[in-house]
Amino acid sequence: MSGKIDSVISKLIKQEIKRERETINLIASENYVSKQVLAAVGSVLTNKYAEGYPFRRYYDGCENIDKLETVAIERLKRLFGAEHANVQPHAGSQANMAVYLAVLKPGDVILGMDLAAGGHLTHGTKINFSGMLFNPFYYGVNRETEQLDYDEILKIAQKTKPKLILCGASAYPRIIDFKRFSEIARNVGAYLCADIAHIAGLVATGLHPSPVEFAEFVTGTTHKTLRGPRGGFILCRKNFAQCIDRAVFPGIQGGPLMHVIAGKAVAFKEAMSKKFNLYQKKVIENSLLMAFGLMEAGYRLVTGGTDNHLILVDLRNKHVTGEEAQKILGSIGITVNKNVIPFDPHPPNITSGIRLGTAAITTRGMGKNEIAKILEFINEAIYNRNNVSELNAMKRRVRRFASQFPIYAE
Ligand code: DSN
Repeated sequence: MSGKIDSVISKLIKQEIKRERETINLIASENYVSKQVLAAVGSVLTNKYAEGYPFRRYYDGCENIDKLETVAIERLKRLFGAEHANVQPHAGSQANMAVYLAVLKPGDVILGMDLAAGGHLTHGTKINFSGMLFNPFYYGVNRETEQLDYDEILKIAQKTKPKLILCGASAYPRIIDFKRFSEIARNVGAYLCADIAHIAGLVATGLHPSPVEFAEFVTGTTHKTLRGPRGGFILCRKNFAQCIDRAVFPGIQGGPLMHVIAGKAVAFKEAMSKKFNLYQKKVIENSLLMAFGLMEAGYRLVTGGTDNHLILVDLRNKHVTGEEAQKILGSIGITVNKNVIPFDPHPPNITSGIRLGTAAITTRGMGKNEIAKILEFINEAIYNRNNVSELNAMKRRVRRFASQFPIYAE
């Protein structure tokens, strides 16, 4: 077989390599995997069907696959100190769906963080399966502090009597008190599921408190702060192992993506290293530097700061919407996403905010000086938003700057 990719696809891959190299990625849910993870994901393991679980498959020829998935499971359990792990969910959505399928029936009440306050689609949003199949109620954040108000969440839980409470968020810059959540869940007789998709890398390295001892179920993704391939995972206590595994397969998925599971296994090992611990510390350090820099430049941050890898910026005092800021920054090669802020007067396609994250730039080796430079770019671009020639000149400067931080050595 020839090793060459057809010209159409190969050209697009090359263009993507160039885009990634020449831009600054501040998308809080993205990262760059290691070359080793890339190699595993691009391996022949993609050829193999392996429905079932290690040593209990519906296909023959799984002798290597069985060992590989077992290694991935054991590494994930060790990384988070969990009793049971499932590494097959194709993504975070499937991980959450499997938890619902394992313990809920259609129409059961669930309580999750409102998408508009920083929650995730799969935590009960009406346009998502979680809101279509179940009966969702929501908690938000306190209007003053913009942080989770656990007394209020308890009141909502007592009123709505959920069978499952979800905690975890996509756009919440503060520590989540999983112990408090478990007390709330116990109080109303609900299961607790902690979705740590965003903060998995921080939890794995002890830089964010772990929910493992408090929640019956922990779901997450492998590709954000955990810096693995795109994918999901589930952790649970031993007594739920069988119903979780059954919910993933045959409940909602067919054959696992073994090449991705290999990439996950490689990433889990990397995540146990000292180097990864230092990396996560730097992610938070960079996030704090960026937060202080933004505040110094007059930006208002939701909750007034950050404890993790992400920052939510309220742009209203800069008289620019999230949508406009995303476009302006995108035009000079700084990639961010527009994001609603709590109690946002704008709809989700416009928004008053942007979400910034430091996981990807930290992987590229950026630190204090680079954060200062990036802030300079952001400020200048927002200020010159109607000056096309200035924005074009800035694009060239961003390209030169970003190119000094290769993602993969050539
Ligand atoms: N879409 C992801 C994010 O950007 O936060 C969550 O799944």
